[in-house]
Order: sequence, then structure tokens, then C-alpha cells
Amino acid sequence: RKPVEVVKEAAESAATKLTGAGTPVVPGSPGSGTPALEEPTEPREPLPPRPEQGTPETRTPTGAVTGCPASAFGQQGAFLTTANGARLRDSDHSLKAGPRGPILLQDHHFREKITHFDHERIPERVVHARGTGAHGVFTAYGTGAAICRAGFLKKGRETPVFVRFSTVLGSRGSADTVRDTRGFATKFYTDEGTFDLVGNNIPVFFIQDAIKFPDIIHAGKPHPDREIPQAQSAHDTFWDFVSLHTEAQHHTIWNMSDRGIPRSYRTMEGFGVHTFRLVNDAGETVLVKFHWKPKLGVHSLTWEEAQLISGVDPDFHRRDLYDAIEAGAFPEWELGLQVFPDNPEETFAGIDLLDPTKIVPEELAEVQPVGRLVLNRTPTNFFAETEQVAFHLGNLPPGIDVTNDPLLQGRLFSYVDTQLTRLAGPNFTQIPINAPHAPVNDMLRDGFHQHAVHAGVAPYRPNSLDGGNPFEAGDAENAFVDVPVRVAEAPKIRANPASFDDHFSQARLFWQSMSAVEKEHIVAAYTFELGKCYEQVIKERQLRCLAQIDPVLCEQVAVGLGLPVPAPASELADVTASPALSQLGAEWPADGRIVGIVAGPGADLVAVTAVREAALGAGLMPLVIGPHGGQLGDLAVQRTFDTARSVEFDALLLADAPGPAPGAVAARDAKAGTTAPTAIDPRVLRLIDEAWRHAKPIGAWDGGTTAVRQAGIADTPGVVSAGGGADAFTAVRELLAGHRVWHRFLTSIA
Ligand code: HDE
Repeated sequence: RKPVEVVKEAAESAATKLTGAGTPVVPGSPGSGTPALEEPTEPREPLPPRPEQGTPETRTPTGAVTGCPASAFGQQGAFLTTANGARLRDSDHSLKAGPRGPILLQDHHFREKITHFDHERIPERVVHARGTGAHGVFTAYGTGAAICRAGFLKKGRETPVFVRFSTVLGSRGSADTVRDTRGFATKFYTDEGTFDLVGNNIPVFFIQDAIKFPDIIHAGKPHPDREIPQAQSAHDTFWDFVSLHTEAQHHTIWNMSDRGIPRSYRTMEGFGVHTFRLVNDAGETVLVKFHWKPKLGVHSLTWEEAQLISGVDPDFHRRDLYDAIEAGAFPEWELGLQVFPDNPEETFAGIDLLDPTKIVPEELAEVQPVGRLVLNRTPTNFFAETEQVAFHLGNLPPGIDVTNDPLLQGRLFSYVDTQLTRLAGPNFTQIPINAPHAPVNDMLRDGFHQHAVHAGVAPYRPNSLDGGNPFEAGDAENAFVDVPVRVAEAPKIRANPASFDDHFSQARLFWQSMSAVEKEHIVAAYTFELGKCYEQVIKERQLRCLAQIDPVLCEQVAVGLGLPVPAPASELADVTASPALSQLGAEWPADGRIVGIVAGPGADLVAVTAVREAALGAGLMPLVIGPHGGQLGDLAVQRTFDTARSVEFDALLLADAPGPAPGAVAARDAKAGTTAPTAIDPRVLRLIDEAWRHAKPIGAWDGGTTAVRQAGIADTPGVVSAGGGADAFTAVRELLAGHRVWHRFLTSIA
């Protein structure tokens, strides 16, 4: 067709879209000539948001809500508008010189939409890029009030919190279950100012001085030439660094233990790592270490599970946290303190409290609970909250102060500095998730992304123009306390205290505190990671470090690597094991644990329904696994033999021995050249086999007992063949209290 006809047609079609004073004819409405669509074709009330989905308030630095209506911050209301609030007629077609013509520069809506999109990403965190968060509440027991004046520790006080969990090394889109340290950062919105407890799930750190942080991170991140491996420490540069900077050996053995692959964020301990100083109402001080103790106990994946999950469900930990909160199985931790006298040496039981590569065993200083954290609300918008949240160690309320730990001192600088690039300017505390809940009355002004409209003319003090405001507070007005700690008269020097030279004794303490099965995992982890290195000299150097930790550990890893065992260390530290470091040997509540129930066409669905209800009633999360999606009778199927992998479940219940799908049999028989029938669907057999290999409790009844027999695991530890569903469930729930059936592999786990 000739261009001129096209232009004419377009003009006519545009004309038919306009009636009266430009009112659009809504497709599907009477007289519009277009067929009705299923989705709404004219404005109607949107579904009401859930109560927790309200748009967070945006505060000015004085704590007042800005004049900006909440609707400006969310997708609300019936009509699409520009960023300036003008209603839009069409957001699907750019303004062109005719339907086949070029886009016109004057299309301001097109330019606004594309420009905003082009700038949607902010730089990911340089470390801890991959993470997820949740809101919750911290309730104080009052037990900490005698040693700390911070109001949020006073008995019964409830403080809103936001927690972000993370891995360290991977990029924002990397898998959740890699072997790595996990971040555990908590923002307490106290009414005396925000308190950020920016911790990890490992109580020590790789380095003793913050100046080495870029070095350890450069070594842990992917190689700079080809940018591999992603989110892994199993590569040459990491092991090169930790074998040369032997202060890293303690943190590294924790990474190689099961702590490096947590089962869930809900089953992780958290540690403030550094020693902090608390001050009470009388001005007395103590030194403390912060601990988070999970209600569900500390549990991990097996290494094979972690690897499978990286492919099957890379968002495993993120999903687990969300699902648990949505299911009402709110994750819980107790905040505990190890309390030490504030002596001039800053040591306890001979341990240097300023050295962040050292713990104080709990047997020497008990962890005393001071409050409870419950996570009960998922974020409304990931970017606005989880991505933009900015933690900072200097966010301290009156009553909590820092120490001279050289790692902590360096972090006090880094966390604000990094936000200047990541959140593009100095006003990031005005972002709703970062905004304090305490009234703010600072004299910080202007800068990129300034949202406050500050009144007054005198942002300086003293002044006589703004009534002299603001005034400085004293003790009576609860001013922040910088504890006047004496600083030793000493030469300005780049050096560590002598006590920082002990790099191996606590790595040995950790090893000696592990049970047999945990030791086995540690050996396997070192063997795997070092086995991935290319440089023999690096492996040999790390073996020499292991010789300083323990000869058995060293020898077993050397054998696995096929390298000579280095000469034993001339002297090994004489350590007393700390049972509190082991994850095994106690029992924990099974709440929120995920139980898969296999039900095929032959299952007694009444019994399956009863077991499912019993599991829900006991606070567990049952998922019915069926041969196909949809329904099995009245029972909804949540996973199918195709979508379920054993790694999703903490335990398996089998109500049936479903035969294979006809197509699958035909395919297999064709391949194997046999017509012998397979008794059980191979996908179910794989489920059973993996669950058994990962030491998970397995319960069976009815046809399920046939399934476990056919899988060759009947009568092995932790596999219960019961007379009915109720008995099978009860037995499995009891086994879950120990997390896994470790006795399946070892007669003794001690
Ligand atoms: Fe961090 N760390 N870190 N770190 N860190 C960051 O801050 C840094 C250290 C930790 O979920 C960064 O906002 C230095 C120890 C967590 O948003 C950055 C040193 C511990 C998170 C930074 C350390 C941590 C971070 C990157 C050595 C455990 C994630 C983005 C002195 C006690 C917080 C950001 C979140 C994040 C610096 C060591 C925990 C670059 C210089 C020790 C949980 O500022």
C-alpha cells in the first residue's frame, strides 16, 4: 500500500477512538465494537491490599510524614499516569510518524518510560550481594537492662526490626546454597535511634585488620580474567590467600564445616563477631559478644543436597524464609550476650577480646538470653526494602558502644562510604526502609535525592534565628554515650598486638569439638575445594596449615588429594573441646519442617488427609506429592513426581507404591531391551533413594511399606514401616527432632 493510504487509515482509526471531549472508548464496553475481555475493561476497585501491604511511610528527618501522598509511592488507583500525574491514553504504542514511521523525539511518555527503565538497576553490594529479608519484632526480656541503658532492652519493650540474610561472595543472582559464610544483619528501629547489628553466621572473621578486607574479597571473588567461579571459594586465589594469611584458618575451617551450608536461614546462629562495650544507667561498662540462637536449632544441608539444590531451586533459602512466614511458622531467635568484665587488657580467660579471629567458648562464658526476635512479615517490595536497606555499624543507640577491634574500627568507615555509590548520595537514611523511627533533628542538608523540605534558616548551632534549636542533649536527655576509654600512650605504628599471632589454636579447638560425622564432612569439604585448585603449590601450602590444626585432618585431606602428607607440626595447641560448637547431639522442635507425602492412585486418601492434618496441627509443612498436578480425590497435590526433588523435604512419608507411568516404562524398556515390568515409578524410587542417602527420616504405611522394601532400605535406621499413617507420622516427627538420622551411616556419632 502507498504510504499516504496508511497515514489516512491511521488518522481515521485515531478519530474513531475519540468521542466527545476525548473520552476513550473502552474496548469491550457497549458500543465499542470490540469483544469483551476476561480482564477488567473499565476501572473497578482493586483488590484490597493485605493489611501488611500498606505503603511504608516516608519520613522527613524530623520524623514527620512528608506531605507527599502515599499514593505517589505505589501502583494505586484506576488510571495510568506519567510520573507527573497526567493520565495516559496509550502506553503500548510509541508516537510515530505513521504506523510504519520512526518514533518522534517529542514522545515524552516514551522517553520517560525508557529512561526510567534504563536506570532501574543500582550497583549490587560489593559483598553480600545475594540476600533476602523480612520484618519482625524484637521483645526484650529485661535481663539485659542492668548492664545496658538502651531502652529496647527494657523488660517487655517491643521494637520493630528488619533482618537481611545473605551469602558473601556471589552476585545478586547467584544460588542460595553455595558453601559460604552467611550474613545476618538486623536493624532495630528503636525509639532512641536505630541499632544495626551487622553479623554473620560464623563467629570469627578471616582477617584481623580491616585494611586487608579488599584483599580477602578480591581473593574470594571470581578470577578477574574470566570471572569464574561464581559464588565459590573452591578456587586458587581463595586458597592462595588463606594459606598465606594464616589468621584466616579459623574462619576457613568453619566454612568447610556444615556451618558453610545451612539448611535454612531459620536454622542458623548469628554472631556480632566483634566485642562491643555496653554502658548502664550508672555509667558502668561491660564487654559483650552478641549471639542469635535459633529456636529450631542449628542445622545444615549435606554437601550433595546443597549442590543439587543449586540447580533444582537456586532460591531455596529465599523461598524457605518466605514460605515459612506465609505459613505462619514464624522464624525465631533469642538474642544472647556473653558478658565479660571491662578490664584494661580487654581479655577474658586469656583470650584477646579485640581479636576477631577468636571466640570465647560458651562453656567459659555462658550465652545469656536478653530477648526474642520473631520474623512475621515478608517485604512488600524487594527492591524498596531488601535491596535498599543500608546497614551501618555506627548506628548505635545510647548504651551500646564500640571497642578498638581493628576490624570493627574499619567497618565503621566502610558501611556509610559504600552506600554513597550504591544508593547514590548521602540521603539514604531518608529511604523508608532506612528511616529511623526515632525523631530526627539533624543539620544535614541538601545533596542528591533530598526528600525533606527543611524549615528554618539556621542549620548551624549555636544560632539565634531558629530559636537556638537544636540544642545538644546531656545525660538527662539520654544523649549517646561515648565511653571515655583510656587510650594507651603508644607510638603511632602499623602493627598488631602479639596475641594476634596465634592463628591455629582455635581452629584446632573447633576441629576437636566436632562429632565424627561432622569431622567427616570437614575432611570432604577441604578435599573437594582444594581438589578444584589447579596449583599444586597452593594445595601443599594449605596442607601444611592443616598440619598445624590436626594431623588426622591433614592426612585424610592429603590422601584425598593424592599428595604427600606434610611433616607433623612440632607443637599442637592443647585445647579443651567446646561441645557447644557441635551441631549434633541435642533435640529441637520440628516446627516449620517440610514433610513430603507420596500418594499415588493406590493410596488410602482418607489416611493421607489425616496425616496431612496431623502434620499441619503439629506446626510442620506437609506437601502432597502425586503422579500429576491438580487433585487426588479431594486432596490437592502440591508437588508431582516430576516437580518434587527430595532435597526440598526434611522427611518423607510414603502412603503408596505407585507403578511407573506407562510411557516411562515403554521408554525404559525400549532402551534396556527388556520387557520386564518395573514395580515402582523410577521418579519415586529416586526420591526415596536420595532422602535415604541424605539421612532423612522416612515413614511408610500401606503400599509405602512395599516401596521402601523395593528400594532396598526397609529395616535400616530411620526408616519406619508402620501399621498406619498416624504411627508413621509420629515416628518421623520424633526422628526430625534430631534433624537427620546420622546413625544410618555411623554406629556412633560422638
Ligand atoms: Fe561487611 N560489608 N565488611 N562484614 N557485611 C558490607 O556494606 C566490610 C564484616 C556484613 O545485608 C558492605 O552495605 C569491611 C564482618 C554483612 O546489607 C561493606 C569489613 C562481618 C553485610 C562491608 C567487613 C560483616 C556486610 C557491602 C572488614 C560480620 C551485608 C554492602 C573490616 C560481623 C549487610 C554494604 C546487608 C556488608 C564492609 C567485615 C557482615 C562493603 C570493610 C566481620 C552481614 O561496607
